Amino acid sequence: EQKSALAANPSAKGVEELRVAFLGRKGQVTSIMEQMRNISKDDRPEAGKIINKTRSKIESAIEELKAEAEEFLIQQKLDQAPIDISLPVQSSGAKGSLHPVTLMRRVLLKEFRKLGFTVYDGPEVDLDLYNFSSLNFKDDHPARDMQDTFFVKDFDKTVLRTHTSNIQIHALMNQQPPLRVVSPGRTYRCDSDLTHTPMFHQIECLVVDQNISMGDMKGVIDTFLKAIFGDDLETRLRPSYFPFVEPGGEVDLQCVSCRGKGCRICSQTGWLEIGGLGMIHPNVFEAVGVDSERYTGFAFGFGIDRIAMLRYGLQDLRQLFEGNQQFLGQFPIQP
Ligand code: FA5
Repeated sequence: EQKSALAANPSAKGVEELRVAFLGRKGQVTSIMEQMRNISKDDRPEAGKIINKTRSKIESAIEELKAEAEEFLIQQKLDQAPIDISLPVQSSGAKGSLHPVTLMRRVLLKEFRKLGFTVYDGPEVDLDLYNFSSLNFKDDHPARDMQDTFFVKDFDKTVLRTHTSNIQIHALMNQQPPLRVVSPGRTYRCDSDLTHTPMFHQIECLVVDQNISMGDMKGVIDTFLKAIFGDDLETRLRPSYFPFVEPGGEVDLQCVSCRGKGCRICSQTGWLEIGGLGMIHPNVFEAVGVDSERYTGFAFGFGIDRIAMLRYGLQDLRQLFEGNQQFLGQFPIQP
């Protein structure tokens, strides 16, 4: 009777009460066992058999009820679950976005591919040999101080590359001219202000062949600047010094914020420097074993972050690396 009442509404507590009522110290089975003394010796074995049989029946019935009660509890929890796992997923509509530097790199690489360039990668942690000395930076020459270098502790002559120009050396050591490669990548300098970050991105371009001229270089630079800025912004080329080129120069782009009038972003000059360039120095050719009588070449390295800064009118370059999703999510896929 108690068993069927419990089966209709199983609970662990009910099962335990039932167990105590039958099998507990004062339970019915226990008290019957105690009365065995009053049974005659002859009848005792038979009675014992019956009682034991009954007890094990009751024990297994209680085990069964216990399992049923547990199952009931699980089912009850499932029925009350606040989440319907069978419902189809509802999209919030939010989509990820590309980082402005990624967008700029993609546009740049697209233009370089159109011009027949291949991408060549190189190490971010590199030996002085590639980052400086093969690029004609003499030991103790003040030109080394132009770039505030991060040195790698405990590793002699190892640096975080200060520019992507190290790839020029890797490429020229591994491939024979003619060469037409482009190398985007991270670069590092101990620098931080409105237009400088300690980690930034450059894109390096290297062309080596017979009869390569400054005119070829200008053609390539004009092509990709037009792809990003259209005819909107003015550019200017001015002479400058880098030990690995001769002659060398720098490209400035009109500051978008003030349209050349002068503001704090461009230090009141109206221009923002975006990269260096020049014709490969014969000493570099010599360091990598290329015949400088036979070949000429040009190289340039531009700041991708600076290009993004100008293209999107950013007020502070450091915003690019602060990880604010609201800021980073506002740039259109098509720049
Ligand atoms: C160089 O790094 C040369 N390797 C460029 C070069 C390549 C010259 C090939 C000749 C031939 P520079 O130190 O000026 O040059 O840096 C190039 C560009 O990187 C700068 O114009 C600027 O756009 C960007 N840049 C440099 N430092 C930082 C910085 N801390 N944060 C963001 N952009 C930077």
